[in-house]
Amino acid sequence: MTKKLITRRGLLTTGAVAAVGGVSYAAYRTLIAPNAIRILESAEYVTLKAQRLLLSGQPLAREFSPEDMSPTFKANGTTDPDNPAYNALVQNNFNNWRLKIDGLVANPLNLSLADLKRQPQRTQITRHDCVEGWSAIGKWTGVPLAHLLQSAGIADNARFVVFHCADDYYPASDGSARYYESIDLFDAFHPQTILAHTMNDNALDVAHGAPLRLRVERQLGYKQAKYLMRIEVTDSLAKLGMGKGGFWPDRGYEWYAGI
Ligand SMILES: Nc1nc2c(c(=O)[nH]1)N[C@H]1C(S)=C(S)[C@@H](COP(=O)(O)O)O[C@H]1N2
Ligand SMILES: [Mo]
Repeated sequence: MTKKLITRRGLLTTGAVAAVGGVSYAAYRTLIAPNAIRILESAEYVTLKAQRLLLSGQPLAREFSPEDMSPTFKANGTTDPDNPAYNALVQNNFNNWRLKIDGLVANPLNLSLADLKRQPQRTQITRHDCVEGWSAIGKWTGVPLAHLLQSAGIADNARFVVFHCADDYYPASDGSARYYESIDLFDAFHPQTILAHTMNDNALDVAHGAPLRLRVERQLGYKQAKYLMRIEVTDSLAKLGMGKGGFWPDRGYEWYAGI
């Protein structure tokens, strides 16, 4: 593929962009185009480039019907953060939990679960694919991330959205073990990118990421950050963790984990 194909105009006229729900075309264009282009032009993101081209013809991840739902949905990675701060939240049934949205935003947000449930909601039945070789189909309900980012008002120089979690999994060479992940603005504004508080019609349980987790349906399991505490809008991933943009990317996996 030559760079010529990925013109700004080309990107803006893809089905994916047109399909972004709830975000006005003008707003989307202002927020996304320069950043997406910058990422696409970097040699580091060849896979991303390929994925973006594919996405243009097939913007949504496949959605399934209730009959397709897996009878059991494996829990993987951390299944209980089990640290004092998180345990205190569990004890109080997450009434003291707040989601912070900050960084390069005009209005930082501090939202309770009740606040999140008052926002627009989306439900989707999708397949989760883990690199360890298992998949499961589950039903997720939550707030489209695009809606929250619009409320927060992201800055012109924003490029990534970072998800800070409550759990330590295992240390990298610098000793950091905290789970985190990040996505670009294109995925952040994708209509199937939601912050889910409900799984298979029940409140998300601890094993699957209570009280809130990310669903970013065009990417692999390890991008689906559980135990969300804080969402940070940023222009660079360099200063986080080992600088690769996520717990597993810091340990050698791809940052862009497209399916
Ligand atoms: N905070 C956090 N999020 C996480 C993980 C984790 O260990 N901690 N594991 C990831 C991996 S590898 C997968 S496959 C999924 C598992 O989600 P599940 O437990 O709901 O199946 O969560 C992802 N998100
Ligand atoms: Mo995974």
